[in-house]
Amino acid sequence: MHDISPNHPRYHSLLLRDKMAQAYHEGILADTALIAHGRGEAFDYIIGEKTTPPARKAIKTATAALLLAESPVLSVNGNTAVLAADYVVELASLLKARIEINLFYRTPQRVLKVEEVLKNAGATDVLGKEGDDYLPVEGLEGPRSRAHPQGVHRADVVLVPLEDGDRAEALVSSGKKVITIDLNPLSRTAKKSSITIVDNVVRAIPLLINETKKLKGCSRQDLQGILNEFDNDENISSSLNLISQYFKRDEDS
Ligand code: PTJ
Repeated sequence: MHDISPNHPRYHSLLLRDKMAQAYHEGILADTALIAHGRGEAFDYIIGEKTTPPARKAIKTATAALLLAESPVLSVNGNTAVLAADYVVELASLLKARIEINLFYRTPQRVLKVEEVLKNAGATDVLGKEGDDYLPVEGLEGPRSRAHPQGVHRADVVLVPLEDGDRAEALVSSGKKVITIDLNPLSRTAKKSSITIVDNVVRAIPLLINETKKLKGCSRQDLQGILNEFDNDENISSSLNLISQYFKRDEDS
């Protein structure tokens, strides 16, 4: 760990970097996870490192979808586990959702490490472990296509933070509602998902928790009303508009 002064203007961002670098050295993350994190950082900088109004709207809609779901699943990769394991476990418990590990760069060693991170955060029931049963997701090849029969395979709504476009697309094609959290509104994942939250997982998952607590008492009809009002393409365009305003502001100043 580096010694980072809390007075540094980029303190929080540097802390996250340090957490990621350490997790890489511990074998939890693939080396390319750090590159993915850097891409996320760049987009986060541009949106002002705060949750934007379109992201808030997507978070509310995602919560309604998760509350309406019969079999919600939270899919976890290395980056999500390192940055937000505690929040994932709390959200799963509030929603009675299953947690399933799915890694892009899957190795048995990394699956064990991610499982350990989730268990240390309080998870008691983790799917997608080494040796667990799995069925393939149609249209996907390799380890990415693993879907636990009691998890992603039977899920009607799946939260897939920092996902790759192919998996998001294949899950949507298999009839599931796919919610993603991705700081890049231009990514294929963002475009292919049913509900795209353009925000950092470290802010979005705590907000999903708050929203779940708020909406838990709502009727199914009210939750459905929230879903019906939402248009994902329109919401992504609003995020892109905010980004272009950011560059415009810089030009004007
Ligand atoms: O743990 P594994 O093996 O499953 O690997 C996970 C990564 C993320 C390395 C793998 O899925 C990957 O290479 O992802 P991509 O294709 O680089 O996509 C990552 C996306 O997440 C990019 O669009 C980033 O902008 C975005 N991103 C990065 N960090 C964050 C983020 N979005 C939200 N919050 C973040 N903290």
